[in-house]
Amino acid sequence: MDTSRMPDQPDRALVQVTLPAHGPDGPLDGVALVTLNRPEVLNALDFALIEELTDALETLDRDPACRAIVITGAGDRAFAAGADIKELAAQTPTTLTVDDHFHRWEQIKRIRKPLIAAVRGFALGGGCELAMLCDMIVAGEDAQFAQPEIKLGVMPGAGGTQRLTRAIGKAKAMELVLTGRSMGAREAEAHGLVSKVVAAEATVPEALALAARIAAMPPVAVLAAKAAVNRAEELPLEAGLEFERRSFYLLFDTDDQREGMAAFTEKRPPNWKGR
Ligand code: CO8
Repeated sequence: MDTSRMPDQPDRALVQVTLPAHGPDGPLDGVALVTLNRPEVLNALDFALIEELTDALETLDRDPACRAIVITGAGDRAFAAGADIKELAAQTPTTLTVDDHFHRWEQIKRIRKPLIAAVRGFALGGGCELAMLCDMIVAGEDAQFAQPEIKLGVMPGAGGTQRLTRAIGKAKAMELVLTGRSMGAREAEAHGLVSKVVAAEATVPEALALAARIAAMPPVAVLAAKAAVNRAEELPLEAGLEFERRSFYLLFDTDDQREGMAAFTEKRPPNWKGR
């Protein structure tokens, strides 16, 4: 399935969606692959691409055939090298406020299905912020993460000061934000930004395999568990624990809870209903 297309280039989608995505042994049930498709500008995120991306993710979020989503960049040089600087250069506070293209970012945060960023090469500025908006990052050995906005006379504007600080701690985040320097995949792993580092060419296949493992889990429990883990970043501990306990209790109203526990007792694989 292809999502929307550039108005002036009817055959070219800025965001490509494949559902089901393809693994080494055929289609991966429940897994979608979303590819940012402006490789000639290192997948720079212009407003049209951001709009297509959020539309595509919201469509997948509503589609019961999709249970986990991998986002990657076309080509082997970049996940995304940030917002499109040429487009950004012409903005004013008024255009940014009135058009508010970046409010779309909040829509990505509201996607309920698991999002995995498969990062090869550059994940800079808005690209790094997009990867951090995902639930997990699988990084190739060649991945470079940075918030280089300071070098452009500005600062991160879509989560770079907040999510990076929560992910890797204040000292390291402050250094990266104030100098704009890049952090390689191993350094990012050592500081907890990424869940896994793999050989560069294995990045997308590994991310798809991880998505396939998640897609094989009971869907309602997956949605609830993702929501609960994300609350850990936002709520005080007591409130987070309360949210977790309530979600845990509610899952005992699902067919999949009964099926999962019966299958364990009967020593057979579970057959999830997604209800
Ligand atoms: N925007 C627009 N075009 C870009 C961008 C970008 N962010 N990054 C690369 N390109 C283009 C280049 O202009 C070039 O195009 P052309 O051939 O027409 O000149 C092409 O991609 C290839 O790039 P380079 O020739 O520069 O390739 P190099 O290998 O020499 O360098 C780098 C690669 C180091 C990645 C370099 O391109 C670079 O520094 N890019 C800019 C990185 C950056 O500063 N990113 C932050 C942007 S600001 C931002 O993200 C603010 C986020 C605010 C919220 C965003 C929500 C989406």
